[in-house]
Amino acid sequence: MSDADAALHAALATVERRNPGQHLFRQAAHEVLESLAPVVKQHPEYVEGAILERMVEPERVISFRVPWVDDSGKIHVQRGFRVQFNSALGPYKGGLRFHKTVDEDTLKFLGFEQVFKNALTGLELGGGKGGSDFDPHGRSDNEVMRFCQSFMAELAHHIGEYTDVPAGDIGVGGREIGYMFGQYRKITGRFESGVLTGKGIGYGGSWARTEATGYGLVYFVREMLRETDYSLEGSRVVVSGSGNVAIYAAKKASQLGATVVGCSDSSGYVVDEEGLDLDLLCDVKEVRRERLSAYASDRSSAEFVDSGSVWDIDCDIALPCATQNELDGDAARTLAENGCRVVAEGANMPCTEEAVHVFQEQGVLFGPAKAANAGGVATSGLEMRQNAGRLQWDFERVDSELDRIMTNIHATAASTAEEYGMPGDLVAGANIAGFRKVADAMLAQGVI
Ligand code: NDP
Ligand code: 2IT
Repeated sequence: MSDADAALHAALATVERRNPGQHLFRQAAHEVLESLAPVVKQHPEYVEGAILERMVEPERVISFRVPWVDDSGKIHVQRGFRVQFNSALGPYKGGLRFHKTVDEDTLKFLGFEQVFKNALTGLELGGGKGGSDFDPHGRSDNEVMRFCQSFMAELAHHIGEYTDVPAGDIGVGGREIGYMFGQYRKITGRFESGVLTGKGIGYGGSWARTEATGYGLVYFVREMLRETDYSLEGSRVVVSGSGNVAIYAAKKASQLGATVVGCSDSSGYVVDEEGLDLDLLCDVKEVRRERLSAYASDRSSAEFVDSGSVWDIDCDIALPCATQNELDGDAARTLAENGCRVVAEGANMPCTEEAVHVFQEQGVLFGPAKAANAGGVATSGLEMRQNAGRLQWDFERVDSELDRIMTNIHATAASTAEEYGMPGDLVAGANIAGFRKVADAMLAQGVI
């Protein structure tokens, strides 16, 4: 075994020994380390500098109690976290997730992925992630507000525009960011707009941040298709989820001439052969905050299905935009058999490792999350720039910067894959390019 292989095995063994039961984090670490052999072989300084061991250990994990009172007066206690993973390239940056499944494992996997994704954006962003096992489903605005205030009462001690800048993720959108920003301002007595991103347009937010992850995903797909016989125009697209990422991915895909025939939520999926009515979908999911079945009740061309999987729908392009491990080996085989040619990840780690191998074996073009969904955090980086300059760019300017960044990320992942002898393998290309940027910054900054 070469020194490089031995170092990679040792790093993985350390992850497994130190993180018993943390299957998501172990999966994410395995998926990255598996693709680094060629680069570690060429650069013994990464092994000598213990870069692998340092990278798989978060700089800091903060865990705290979040008590809150519901509308009936009952007291609940949730767990809150912030995982500050790596700050070699900038302040920790990454979203907050409010979902009943959130635990330390979930946030370590997300924080680890975020480090490499943020490096690919080319902006000064370290990586982190946070959140809570609070379940916002069915909660009133006042309950959500009280929870956000309690969560921020502790988080405020750990964040700041130069230290750690949270944003949204599952269960955290404009409403929650607003409540948390208000509480941060009250606790610190400072209007520090760069402390959170995804803020409202009227108080320091950036145009196009709401749309950015979904739009960026579709810009990335457009780049993937550039030198192929396929195009978005005239294609059948299926997205999973029906939240922030899914809705704006569907919107941009439709604008570019695709028909988006399906989407899902945790209760089932919808097939709509006429193409999703995105205004209705936004109304059901974002304004009324109802289940997806309400969409089908309001639209005669749509059918709601509460069994099977959204990946059973025939499509040319599949965009998983809901959650981790939502697309497994069987779903990947079904998609490939049904003629799907392109899969790009809007969610974080939505495809299992087996699914990714199926796509690679079957010649389905595959865009990994770290590259394909980086548009959200990239636009957060643009929001931080606007906040630092105390100005606000217009929608067109932010959108065109986003497009440029996504085009660059695709070019970097593709050229890195080629440089290391794996042409077309955007997984390896994205992992290696992100890793090198962080590793070089860590080496330059010494053993800290
Ligand atoms: P939202 O909360 O807006 O939407 C999440 C959607 O996914 C909902 O439709 C939800 O259904 C569904 N979903 C969530 N968990 C599950 C589950 N366990 N099983 C089935 N469906 C589920 O979140 P976002 O759109 O912001 O995030 C979606 C994905 O994109 C996540 O993986 C996130 O990490 C990733 N991402 C988000 C970015 C952002 O800027 N927001 C940036 C980059 C990546 P239901 O309503 O029924 O729960
Ligand atoms: O997964 C992600 O990249 C996000 N949830 C967005 C993070 C951010 O800081 O904008």
